[in-house]
Amino acid sequence: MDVELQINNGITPDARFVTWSPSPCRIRVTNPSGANVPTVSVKIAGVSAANGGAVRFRSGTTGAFASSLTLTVPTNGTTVPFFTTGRFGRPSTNNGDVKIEARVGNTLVGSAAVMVRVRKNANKLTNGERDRFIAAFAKLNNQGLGRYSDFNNMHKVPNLPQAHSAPGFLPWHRAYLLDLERELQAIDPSVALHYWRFDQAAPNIFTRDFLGESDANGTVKFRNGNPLEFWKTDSTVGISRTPDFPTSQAPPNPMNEAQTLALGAQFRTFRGMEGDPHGLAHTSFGGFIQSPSTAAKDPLFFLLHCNVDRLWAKWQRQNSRFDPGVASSFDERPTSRPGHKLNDTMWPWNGITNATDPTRPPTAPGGALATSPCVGAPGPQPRVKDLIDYHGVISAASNMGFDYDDVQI
Ligand SMILES: [Cu+2]
Repeated sequence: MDVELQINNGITPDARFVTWSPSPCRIRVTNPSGANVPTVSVKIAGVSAANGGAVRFRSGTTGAFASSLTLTVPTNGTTVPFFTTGRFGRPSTNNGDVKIEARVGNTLVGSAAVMVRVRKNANKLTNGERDRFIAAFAKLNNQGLGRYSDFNNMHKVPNLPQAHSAPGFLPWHRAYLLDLERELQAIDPSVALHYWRFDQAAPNIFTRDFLGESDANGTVKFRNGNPLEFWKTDSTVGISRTPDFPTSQAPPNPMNEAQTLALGAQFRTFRGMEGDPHGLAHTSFGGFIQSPSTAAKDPLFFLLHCNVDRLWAKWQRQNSRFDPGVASSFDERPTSRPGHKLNDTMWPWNGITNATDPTRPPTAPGGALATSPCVGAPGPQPRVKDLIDYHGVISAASNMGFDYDDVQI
């Protein structure tokens, strides 16, 4: 007898990624030979490699998760639903490093290798995670000829008002990061967008093996063979980045995480973090990352912004701010410019340019937001409100398929 395990209700390997959210799964008998009964009792459990991820299961949409689950499965091929989740604190380090096994009695009847894939503190990655991460960035950029150029172009004058100094700052950048992360995952599905905690020392990030070490002129130096060694987004090779702090320490100016989370329980006040710590993290450097129009030329930008998004996620968890229908989850104002109200679609994913709407920019680089083989949200042309319930707390269908290693919902 054989069974098929469908992770995220899919049968292809690219759907076998889970986070701390419940992933909808199915099991069905594909080969009933030897089973002379209408149903069989199948036990599923996760088997982890050393340092591998760990998963848990439950049969329905509510209730506790357990390390194993016994399901009654018809032998006629009808699917039976269940849910899989990553065990908080036990993310994967490699693709497929946890195996879900299905057994009837002691007999293995099916299995699926999955990854508990979450965004991690970039300072604490394994060398393998680090190397895959920068290799995917280098490929996406392809010396300025790849899809990365769209992300660079999105974050330039005259497009910046679509994303900054207004209530949509956090939702817009969440979509932007997710779009980029999905493009990285199309290159290497084992990669997630890891974050730079700019309120902690991160000496492992500013090395020649990772995002580079700045010399006295602010030129970033890499070890020979680092995939970022010849990084360029336009005609000039190299990254300009001058930290105004010793990179063995945290930058002194941005407020720390506790202070950020204490900005208040209303999004209206919390979004002040666009200035401090977000803005002060940017201006802790000279060079590309200091100015909005050039910041996205430096890959460090995405790690900085990932921490900005993580702080929002932590704040959302702390204050239960996942419901876009609740006023305190967002700062809705009738006077906000287009793209900054809950029901507005966001540029550039909406494809709208000033040819049809004078409030939008002349171009819309990159097209629709990248889709995921694992989840449906936030959709190809998301509205501001579609970026709030990222974990699927209010509605499971809102789950965007990303999580942070230290944000438990
Ligand atoms: Cu920005």
